Amino acid sequence: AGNRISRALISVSDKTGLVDFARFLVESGVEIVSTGGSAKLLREAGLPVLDVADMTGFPEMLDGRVKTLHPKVHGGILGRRDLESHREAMAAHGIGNIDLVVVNLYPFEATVASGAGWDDVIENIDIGGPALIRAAAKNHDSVTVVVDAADYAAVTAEMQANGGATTLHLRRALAGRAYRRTAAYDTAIGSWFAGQAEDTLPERLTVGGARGQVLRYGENPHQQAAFYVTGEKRPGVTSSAQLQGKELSYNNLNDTDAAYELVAEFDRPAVAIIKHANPCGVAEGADLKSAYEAALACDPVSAFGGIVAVNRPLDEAVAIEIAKIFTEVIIAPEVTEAARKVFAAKKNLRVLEAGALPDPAAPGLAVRSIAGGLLVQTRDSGRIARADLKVVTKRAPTEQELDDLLMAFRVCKHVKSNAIVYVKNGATVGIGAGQMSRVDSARIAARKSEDAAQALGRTGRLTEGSVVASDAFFPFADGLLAAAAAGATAVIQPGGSVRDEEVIKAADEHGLAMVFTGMRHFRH
Ligand code: 93A
Repeated sequence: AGNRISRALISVSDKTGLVDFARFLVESGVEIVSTGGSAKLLREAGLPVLDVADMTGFPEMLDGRVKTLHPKVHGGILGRRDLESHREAMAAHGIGNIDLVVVNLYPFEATVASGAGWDDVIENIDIGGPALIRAAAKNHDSVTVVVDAADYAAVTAEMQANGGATTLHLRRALAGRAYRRTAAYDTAIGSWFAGQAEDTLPERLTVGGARGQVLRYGENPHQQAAFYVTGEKRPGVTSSAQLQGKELSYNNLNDTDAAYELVAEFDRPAVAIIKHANPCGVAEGADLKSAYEAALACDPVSAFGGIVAVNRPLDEAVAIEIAKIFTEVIIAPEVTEAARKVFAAKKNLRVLEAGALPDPAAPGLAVRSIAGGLLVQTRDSGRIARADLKVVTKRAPTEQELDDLLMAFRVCKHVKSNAIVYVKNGATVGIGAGQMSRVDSARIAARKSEDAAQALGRTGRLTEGSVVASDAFFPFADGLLAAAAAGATAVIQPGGSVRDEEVIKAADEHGLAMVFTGMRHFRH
């Protein structure tokens, strides 16, 4: 038969049943090529085996990390038997067909389960094995792949029944199994890494190795303060070059940090205006100028004396806009020469060039003090993407609503709880922060947006036709109803309240689209 198996590559960690299967292969006239430990076992059982190293002319090296990663191996598996060009290329390079690949992987899962240490676990990540399996499964038209000793019997039976060949039917079934195995294997590795990230909390915490800048005073003039250096290499206010302006105060440092972290969340040009560590306007736009104008419109009264952060090189056009009102601090990854000239006239304005943006997904620690010690947690690096959203209402959000919902939830993460954020067309139009009840945050944001509309010479509220994000679930329908009354058409929230059903029902009754994120962003 066309698919008679002539050469097999055997490389297994779990050697169960291997000798019997290999003996059957040898008796069926199959040549066996194998890696170190597998070859040794087969030889000890008296079976003829060719070492992979002898086939490739290249030794197993780097403590076994490179055993089978060679074109003579992968070419032999992947070459198409039905293509003249492939056959010629293989012949030209002395590559022979490999028709059967028997591989089971380094026991990653078992190593983790045994409680082994980091290095041991890492060494048990199989690289060459999955490559062999995936190559063989891809070329299942000609190649049989076996990833589990339990399948030796099926292959044996088919070879016996078909003169040493397998059927396409079996090869396809085994190919599917092979990919499910490598997928599960990589999932196990990914999960293990995710679990380790939690482990970044150190046994002993040295907070601030050295006292850095001594500040004029703390949050209030009767408090002393200084910045202590932790050595964290995160771009931000303390790694910035100050281009002009007075010395930064304790509150400036805290607020500017919050502003820069927020604006780093966005991919498009974005501007955040911050007061007392809470945003009073955030917007994305085609450029910084339009984003600034939209951010300012959210709450122009509060923006007075605020801190402005941008996520693109700060240019002249946006500098002119920012310079129109009193601003305490400006932070940008870069500040162009022309923009510097615009600011130069404002001697007190602090302008910071950070060089780079912080990575919102990067791990790190957040520390605060309470009586008796420090509360330490990993940074809130959670980021919700479209694929994470679960639509729970009869109506699904529109594309524009979806974009705005994701933006609103991203802003929420940087607003003190209870946080309610209304967004319309890529800009916040109402922010409710720091209230002890969620419904108050929803109402306050809507109320303030009346003032903002008035400042723009409009009637009604800016929240009309917006979407709304809540940093944690609505415990009752009242918060959602307040948002609906403010004119919101779609809602994003974590979900998970015992009254979710009630809240979903209220959303449906008001024609709202609602998505659950499954993740909350408390910030106390
Ligand atoms: O270290 S690897 O990632 N590099 C390779 O090139 C390679 N080739 C096969 N692991 C590799 N393997 C794995 O070795 C197989 O998946 C199998 O689990 C194991 C078999 O090694 P031995 O035959 O020496 O026991």
